[in-house]
Amino acid sequence: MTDVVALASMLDDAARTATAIPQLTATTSLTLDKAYDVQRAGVALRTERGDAAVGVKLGFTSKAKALQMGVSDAIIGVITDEMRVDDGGEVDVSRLIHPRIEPEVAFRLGPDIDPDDPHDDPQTAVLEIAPALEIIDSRYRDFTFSLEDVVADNTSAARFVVGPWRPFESAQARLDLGNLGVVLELDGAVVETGSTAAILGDPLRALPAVKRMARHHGLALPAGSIILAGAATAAVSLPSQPGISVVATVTGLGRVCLTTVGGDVDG
Ligand code: OOG
Ligand code: MG
Repeated sequence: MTDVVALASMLDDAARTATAIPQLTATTSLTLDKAYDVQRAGVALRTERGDAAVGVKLGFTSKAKALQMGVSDAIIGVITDEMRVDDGGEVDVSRLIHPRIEPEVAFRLGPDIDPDDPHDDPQTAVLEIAPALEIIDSRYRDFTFSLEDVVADNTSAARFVVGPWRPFESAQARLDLGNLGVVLELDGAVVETGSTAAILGDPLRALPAVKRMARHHGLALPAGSIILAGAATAAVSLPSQPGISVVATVTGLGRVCLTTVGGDVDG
C-alpha cells in the first residue's frame, strides 16, 4: 500500500511542479488493478488538499485517440473541481508540462447512479449534455506511457471546460447525438474535424461504459456528476504561449472555448 501512495505522490508532485517524470513501469511492475489503486491514492491526495471530485472521464473511447497513443482499451479517470475552467476562461500553460487539447461531449447526471445496481439505467439519469474541451497533460516524459502508466496518472486529466448545458431529453429528440460534426480550432485555424460517432460509435455508449467501469474500479457516480465521454478526434498540442484561443464546436450543441495565459511569448 505504501508503494501505491509513494507512486501516487510522485505523479502528484510531477503535476504540481509541472515536471515530467519517467514512466512508472520503467522501474515498477504495475498491474491494471494496481494502477487504478495508484489513481485512487492520487485523487485522495487532491481531496485531502480540499479539492473535490466532480465527475469522471473516459479515455481511448475513439480509434483516433487509441491509435495516437498506441493503446486499445478504454480507461476511466476522475475529474476534480480544480481542473475545471469556466467556458471562455483562461488556462495557465506555465503550470502544465506539455498540454494537449481534445474536443469532447459532456453529460451531467440528475440523480445519482448506483454502479452496483443492475437495474439502474445510466441514460435515464442524464439531465444535460454539452460540448466540452479536455486538456490532457501526461505527467510522463515525451507523453509516452503504457496503459497501466496512464491509468495511474489519472488518465492524463489536467483541465476541462464545459460549454452551455442543454436539456438532454430535448437534445436527444432534436439531434442525432450519434453523428454530430465536431470541429477543433486553435488560434483561429481548424486543426481537427470529426464526428461524435468516433466516441464508441455513439457517445451515448459512454454511459453504460462509465457505469461498468465505475463498478469495476470502485468509483462513485453521485447526483450532478459530470461525465466526459472521450475525445472525438486525436489530441492537438497546446502551444506554451499566452493569448492562444481554442474553440470546440459540436453541431447542434454549440461551442466551448478557452484562452491560454502564462507561458513564453516566443513559444
Ligand atoms: C490519455 C487520456 C485519453 C481521451 O479522451 O481519449 C483521453 C491520454 O491520451 O493521455 O482523455
Ligand atoms: Mg479526453
